[in-house]
This record gives sequence, C-alpha cells and structure tokens, in this order.
Amino acid sequence: SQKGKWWKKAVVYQVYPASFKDSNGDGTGDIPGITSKLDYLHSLGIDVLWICPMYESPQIDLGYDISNFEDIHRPYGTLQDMQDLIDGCHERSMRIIIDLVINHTSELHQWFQESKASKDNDKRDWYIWRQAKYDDQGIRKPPNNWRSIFGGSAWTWDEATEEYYLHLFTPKQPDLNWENEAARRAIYASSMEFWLKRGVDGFRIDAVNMYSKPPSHPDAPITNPSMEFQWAETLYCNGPRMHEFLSEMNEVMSSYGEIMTVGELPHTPDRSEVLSYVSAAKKQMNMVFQFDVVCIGYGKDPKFDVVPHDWRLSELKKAVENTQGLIMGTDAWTTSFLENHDQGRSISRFASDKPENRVQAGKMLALMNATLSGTLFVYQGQEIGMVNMPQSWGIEEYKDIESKNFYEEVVKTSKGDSKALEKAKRGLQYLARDHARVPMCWDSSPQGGFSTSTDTWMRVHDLYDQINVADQEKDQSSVLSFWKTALKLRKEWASLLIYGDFELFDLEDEHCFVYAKRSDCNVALVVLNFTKKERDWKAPKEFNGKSFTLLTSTYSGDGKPGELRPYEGRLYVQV
Ligand code: TEU
Repeated sequence: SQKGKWWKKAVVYQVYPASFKDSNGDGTGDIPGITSKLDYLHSLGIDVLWICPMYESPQIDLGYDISNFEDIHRPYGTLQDMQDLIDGCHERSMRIIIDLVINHTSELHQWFQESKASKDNDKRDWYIWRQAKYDDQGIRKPPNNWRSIFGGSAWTWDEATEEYYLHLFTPKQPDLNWENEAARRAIYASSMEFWLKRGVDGFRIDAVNMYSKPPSHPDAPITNPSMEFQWAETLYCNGPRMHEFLSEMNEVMSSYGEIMTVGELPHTPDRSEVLSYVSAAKKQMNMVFQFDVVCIGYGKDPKFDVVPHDWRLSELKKAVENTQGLIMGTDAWTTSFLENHDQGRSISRFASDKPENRVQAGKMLALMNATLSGTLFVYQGQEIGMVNMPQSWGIEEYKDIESKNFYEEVVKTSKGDSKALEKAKRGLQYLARDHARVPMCWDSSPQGGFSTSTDTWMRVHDLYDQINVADQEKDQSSVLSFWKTALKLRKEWASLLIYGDFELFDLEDEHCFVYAKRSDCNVALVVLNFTKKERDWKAPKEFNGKSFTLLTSTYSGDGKPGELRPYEGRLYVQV
C-alpha cells in the first residue's frame, strides 16, 4: 500500500536561504548557515529540509529567476557547501528537497541569451516568441491581452529580433517553451538529474500547472475593464499538455528511487482537477499545495485590496475540509501547511499577533497544522510564532518585487492620494510576501543572532528579543516547546493524525473550530478557539456519554472541561 511511503509521514521544514542564518557576516543568510542549524532542526523533530532556490540568480524574484541550475548563488556559498548540506542531512537521517523552478528561467540564463541572439538560433524555440499585433492606427501591441502575475503585459518586446517573448512573471523571467522536446530534455537534465545525482531526495515544484499554454494564446476574457491587461490564469494554468509533461518528468525521476515531489498548484479550486495531478495511479506527483487556506482573506483584484481580518472562520473550515477531503476514498495524498515564503505570518493572518494573544494563538495554530492529515510543512520561524513586520515600519522595508510593483502602481493610479496609499500599505502589512522573508530570530543578541552585520538584507524584526529560538528552548510554555510536543503526538498517533479521515462539526460556529480525525478503531477530537474570549463548547452529540482522554492542551494547568480559554486548542482521543 501507499501507506509506507516515507514522504507521507514526514515533517518538512522550509528554509528561505537569504533569511535563515548568516555564517559569514555579510548580512545575507547562506548555506553553511543552514548546515550549522541542522542539529536544531533534528531536535525539533524535522524529517525533511526544503530549501528555497539557492541557485545562481540575479535575484530579481529572490532566486525564483535562475540563471544557472548547476551552480549556487555565490553569496549563499558553493557547490561544495551544498554537498555538505545534503550530506549533513543524510548523516542525521534527514532528507532534503530543493525547489524546481522550471516554468521560466532568468533572462540571464545561457539558454535565453542564445534564444534571443537571433531568430534562427538553435534555442530560439526554447522560449515563447510571437510576432507583434498592430491596431487600427498601426500601433504595435503584444500578441494578446494577458497580464503578468507581477503587473503589466505578460509579453516584452525584443528590439533586436523584433518579436515579443512571454513571461507570466516579471520581464526578467521568460517562460520556457515546453512544447519543444529538446528544451524539456535539457530542463530535466540540468534542473533535476544534476541534483538527483548529488543526492537530493526530491523537489518542491514551482508553479507546477503553468507549463502548458494553449498554443494559440487566445485573449483572456475581460474581467476588469479598467485594466489594459487581463488576468489569464484560466488559460495558462492546467493547460492541454500538463499531464503529459508531468508524466514524462516523473518517468525521468523514477530511475532515482523513491523521490518526493510536491507541486505548487495555484488557481485550481476544482477537486477533480486537483486529483488529476495527485492520484497515485496517474504517476505524476506525490502531492500538491492547494491554495484554499492561504488565499483566505485575499482581496479579489488585486489581492492586497483588503480590509485586514475581514474573513469568516467558516471559510477556513471549508478550506481545510476541502484539502483534507482529497484523500478520503481516493488514492491521492495531501499536505498540511499554513505558511510559506509567499504568505504573511499565520498568527497575524488567522488569529491575533497582539502581545497578549500571540503565544497562545501560535500554539493553537500549531495544534491545527499538526493534527491535519497529509505531509506536514512548517515554515521557518513558524515554530517560534514569528509575526508580521511591525506596522510602524515604512514602505521602504518591503523588498519583494510583488509588493514594490503593487505600491508603485497605486502611487501612479491614485496620483499619490494619501487615503489610497494608506489602504495599499494596510494591504501589504497584512498580506505581503515580505513578512515571511524577515530574518529568522535565533536569540536576543543584536540582529537576533541572524547575522553579525548591522546591515542585513532585510531589517530584523523589532521583537527579536521577545520571539526567538534560544529563549523558547528554555521555556516549557513557549510556542517552540509546544511544536515539539505536537510533532511527537503526531507520530505517536499517526493513524489518526497523519492518515485519519477528517470530519468537520458545526460549520456555522464562527468562534470555534471542532473536528474529528478517525481511523478504523480510534477517534481524535480537535477543539480550537479562534477568538480572544472564553468560549463554551460541547462535544458533538454523537460523542455523548463517551469518555475522551485529553492528550494535550495549548495551555498548562486544568481549565474547565466545557470552557476554552482565549485561543486555546485541545486534542482529545478515544481509544
Ligand atoms: O509562485 C507561483 C505562483 O503562482 C503564485 O502563487 C505567486 O507566488 C503569487 O501569485 C504571488 O503572490 C512561485 C513562487 O512560490 C514564488 O515565490 C515566485 O515568485 C513565483 O513562483 C515565480 O517563480
């Protein structure tokens, strides 16, 4: 059965190399820094390390713009440093997966340099080149109306060869042409096999549903008439040859043993569509990250157009039920995660980062994350309850291209109107990807023990002396100590917590989230208070008269059985 696969019961820890640990005092994290923390990760109960792109890159999109798959971004270290990290994981019986960013490369990648050199270059067709269109007045227009994910047209004009190339992300990230078989083989060899030969155990596959575009590149429907370019994800996501490409890729990987693959699957709400990627019988990927949970509270267009915290607990319940339900009655596998490098901090988004609440909120969310079925992912800093950047920080502390483009756009369109700018900033304070990229806080020394340099690439969080690893290791009631407990319980009660069937109770209750996890013989009951007030709760009717054992609570000391304390989470089992 699939049950024995190592990646199913694994706890994965995601590291953002620039922001984890700086070993050489240049203000940027690096690979030796990661290696120096492997014992810490091991003691936390981590099985697999996932590191975000560490490849050679001009860092326009912080490493998601790769100029050479086969070398390391020099400030992060060398190929030898990477080999030491791989070996260091294996010495501790841990595994390591890396990011596979193959929808696009950096414009500086040798392949693109050749592709744009001339129309008859061997590699011209490795990227997506199209002729211009001309309007009635003879003005040059891109081949279609697609909007790039980071703003503007998805096409950029190349003066030298007089054609447009496609880029779903920034103009410096041209999309590879997966229709070209030679390009595909080169992608597999350079990005996957190069690293499998060096011992990596798998991949997180970036933007995994975007490689196959409809060949005619039709215009997107006009959903926002005020914009020149339109969202086109319904066209470029889940395209016609996606499954063929992934099967081919999987075949290449399969000669390297039991490789773990987790794809990032944006813009795919439909269950059967998701299953078409992760059903074991399809032999494409082991699992995907669905966006149901992390998109809660997003504005419609753009995502930063929000009133912070304007969402309902029932939405979260439905999102969790949806992703948990994927494995019930199917041969598929799922993931449990609340954070990654593209999201604001979960405490700030889904609970409260107020000083009086944030520790309890962090533990309650940990209990939720750790009791859901699927492979569990923890993002760096989540285990100590790191929160969003302080609201007092200026806009110049936001370094991400998405944040910067968005803010500039508002400056332009609002002509500097202060209300519009304030609103834009509030959106960023809540949802910017920057929050996840603030340096990790290790201790209460200057720069939070992240770096000896005062000139760190992103500002260190003001709260480093209150939220850091060293202090929490000494404190039984810390978020970190609770994560350790939760991860132990997860393994002890694997049949319920990792593999169990999820059952939601009382969808309409907007204060408490109550669910059961079931195996053939046992039941676990998880009870989470998502508010800052005490809340009465009763076990669902079907459990009347049955006795449950309290395995853990996020609070120490007995509470009243029928009353949850603010942001309290409890885990009960019945055997
Ligand atoms: O993200 C791809 C993606 O589709 C989005 O979820 C994107 O992150 C979001 O719209 C921006 O808010 C992946 C990486 O996770 C992201 O960091 C990269 O920027 C992107 O690919 C481009 O490689």
